[in-house]
Amino acid sequence: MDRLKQKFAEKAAAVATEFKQYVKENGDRQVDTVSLRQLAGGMRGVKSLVTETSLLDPVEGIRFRGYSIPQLKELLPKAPGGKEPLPEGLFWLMLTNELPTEEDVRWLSADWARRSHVPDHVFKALDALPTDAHPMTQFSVGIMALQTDSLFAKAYDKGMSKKDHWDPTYEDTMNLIASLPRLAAYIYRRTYCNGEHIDPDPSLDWAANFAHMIGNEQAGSKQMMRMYLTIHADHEGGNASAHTTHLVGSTLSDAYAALASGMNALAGPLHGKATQEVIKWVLQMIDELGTKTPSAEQIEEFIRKTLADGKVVPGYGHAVLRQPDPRFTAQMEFAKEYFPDDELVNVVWKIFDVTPKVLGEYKKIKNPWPNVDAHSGALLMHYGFTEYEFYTVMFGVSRATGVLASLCWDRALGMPLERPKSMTIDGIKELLGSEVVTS
Ligand code: HAX
Repeated sequence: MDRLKQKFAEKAAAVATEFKQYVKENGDRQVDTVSLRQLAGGMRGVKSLVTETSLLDPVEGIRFRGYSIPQLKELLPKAPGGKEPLPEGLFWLMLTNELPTEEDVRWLSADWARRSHVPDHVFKALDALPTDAHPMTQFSVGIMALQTDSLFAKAYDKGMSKKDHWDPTYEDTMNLIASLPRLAAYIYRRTYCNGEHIDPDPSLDWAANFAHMIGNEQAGSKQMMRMYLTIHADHEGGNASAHTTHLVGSTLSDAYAALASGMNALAGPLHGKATQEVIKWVLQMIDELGTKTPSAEQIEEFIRKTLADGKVVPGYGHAVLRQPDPRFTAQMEFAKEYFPDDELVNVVWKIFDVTPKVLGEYKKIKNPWPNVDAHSGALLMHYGFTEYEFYTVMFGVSRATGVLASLCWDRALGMPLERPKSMTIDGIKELLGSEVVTS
């Protein structure tokens, strides 16, 4: 058993035993009650999932196993000479609840490089699609084509005890995460570079190899990729991509089917596709205004026009957060350190100066602050990633590490099939009766 698997097996067995007993003893206690507003409003805030890898506070933002993004920047191992944490380290932390050593992370980089083989039929499946198929469609198809390698599916078909479900799920998780940069880079090169592909370099870490296979050799792009793939990894269990992965996984679909489903959720413009929408919107603003340095007044007018057209301002608002997203701040700090004079980045910062004030005028908008997607496009543009339809795939490569670490935990904890109760509108009215509760 490899060192990470061994550690996970020990940790997970102890937590699973303890949690099972805790539920047995406290099973009838009430955790939450649900209002009609929550029931009809997309289940906002309803406590109904167990996710160990990270926790989202409305004001503080995301913490991964208790660590904030600035803390992770300090504590997680870096590539030699680098300043940004390696996503391998965050995966280790999410899976084991322990900060990895330098040696652990070097081992994990090498292990993922070893596991990163993508079979030929996957490339053939992708090549059957038109090159103008959206990269997220290609990504989802590619992940499903990889499913033929699922060890969980094979073991389940042979017959496997429930207590062993975590083991092939761990193997699928590791193989799948290892293959994603190769798969995503293949999609990038077939879509934007005439299918001229670049072989992986197994001496590189996971994120740097992704930048390499995409063909981006711009100075600093590997550093940016490490940071980018770290901060997008997880956002607790209730966000659409994490929740979908968990839900599909709860049917004992394998990690490939569960992740492809999660990626289809990420592909929506209210979720991960917002990263593409933001840059499209910013470029449209620049184009319509005819200047790369719009004034605050011009930006405000463009925002008001967007709202008047019945559209959302992409990159702003959040279902949980009530302050600027620390992932936005992390990217802003990165840009301030490495390219404070970048024109597009400065437009994004100016939008940040103006937008919360405008959105704040609308009572219905609960959070006028920027989310992660408000900044990522400008960052990627700086490094020459101009093909913004690809951005959500990059997000997805990162998000896979969080949702699949969670899937391993789901299996180790023996989480059941997810099956909430739905109601009809008449049923709700009947249940609540005609009494109007004021207060
Ligand atoms: N621009 C315009 N209107 C907005 C808005 C925005 N940025 N954010 C919220 N609203 C509107 C909602 O559309 C909703 O209007 P209706 O009642 O007319 O439907 C109202 O304000 C209440 O929404 P809310 O309670 O504040 O927010 P929700 O939890 O319903 O939605 C969203 C959260 C992220 C979907 C929302 O803020 C939004 O659409 N933002 C723009 C898209 C975006 O940036 N998405 C990425 C979010 C982060 C993420 O998942 N990244 O992957």
